[in-house]
Amino acid sequence: MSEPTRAEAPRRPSPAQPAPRTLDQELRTVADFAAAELAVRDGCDSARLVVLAGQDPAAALAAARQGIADGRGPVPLRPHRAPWRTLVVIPTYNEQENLAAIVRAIHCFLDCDVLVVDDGSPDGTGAIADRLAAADDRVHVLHRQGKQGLGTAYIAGFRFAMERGYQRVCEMDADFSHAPWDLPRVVMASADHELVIGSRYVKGGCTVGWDWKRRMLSRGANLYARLWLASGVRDNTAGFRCFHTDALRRLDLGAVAAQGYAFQIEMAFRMVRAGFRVREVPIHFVDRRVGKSKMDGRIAREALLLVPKLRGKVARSAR
Ligand SMILES: Nc1nc2c(ncn2[C@@H]2O[C@H](COP(=O)(O)OP(=O)(O)OP(=O)(O)O)[C@@H](O)[C@H]2O)c(=O)[nH]1
Ligand SMILES: [Mg+2]
Repeated sequence: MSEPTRAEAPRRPSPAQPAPRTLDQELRTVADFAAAELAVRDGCDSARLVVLAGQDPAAALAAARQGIADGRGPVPLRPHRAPWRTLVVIPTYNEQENLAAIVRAIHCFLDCDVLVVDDGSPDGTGAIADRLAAADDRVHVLHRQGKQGLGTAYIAGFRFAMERGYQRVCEMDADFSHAPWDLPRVVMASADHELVIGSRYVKGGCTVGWDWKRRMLSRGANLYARLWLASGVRDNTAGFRCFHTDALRRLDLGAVAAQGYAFQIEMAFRMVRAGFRVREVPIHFVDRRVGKSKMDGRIAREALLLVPKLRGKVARSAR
């Protein structure tokens, strides 16, 4: 028998080259959402986090492993259930590549209703929303005529939630920048906070895939808002949120002036000024995969001009 050749010799991991990590080694299991938040704060990527929340550990791990393998993320055995009737509002403008996938993904992770607020998207997103709503009574659609801005889309969504008795209403983008597996964590954190923000700028949070210009713009806008408003909120422009509808009822939504990013700044400030409790949970914000950003100079200019006025405009009140 000949000596094994070099190529045939059994490979042993050398100390300098650790064995490749397996999927199981990379997954982390935690008992509940409070533990999940601590893990993400400590640097764990929530895309690798299995939140048991009452599921059988082996079965939950298997479901998450399968979900990751087919690109859906660490899906639970069954969608998580929040103790509140929850509506997730997704404003859309030309999101035809994303809409069906984000709605499906949301329903893998959370038992909730979804409202799509479409502004007559020329690419046919509204028709996709109608098809989704016809096939699933958890999906609702509001059609508006022409692009009217993010702010008014969310106000329409908030009113829809308040009129129909939802206890929580969430904001979420259609473009997968807000990970569907983070949605249960954002909602569950709302037990005793009237506003929960999925935040890039607290420990454990970050942005992924943005170039330096986009990072500077977001950081700059947040620094600007923090300096002017001193409200204690770190990620003022974040669009991944959960509100108590009871709290929104106490705000004067008709007085909200902002349309674009400034809408997020204004809403967070109004909640703080009204004496509500705001909590930021860390998220990894990932640049959109497909479709085009609707961010433009007008939206940035609006924030620049509005923020200095907010302190004078929004009165402080006790809850
Ligand atoms: N209904 C409605 N939706 C909008 C409008 N502008 C943006 N959206 C939606 O709001 C969400 C956020 O918009 P994006 O274009 O992703 O803006 P962004 O996340 O700040 O920017 P990027 O990170 O570059 O994608 C997406 O789901 C958009 O389709 C609007 O005027 N009306
Ligand atoms: Mg986006």
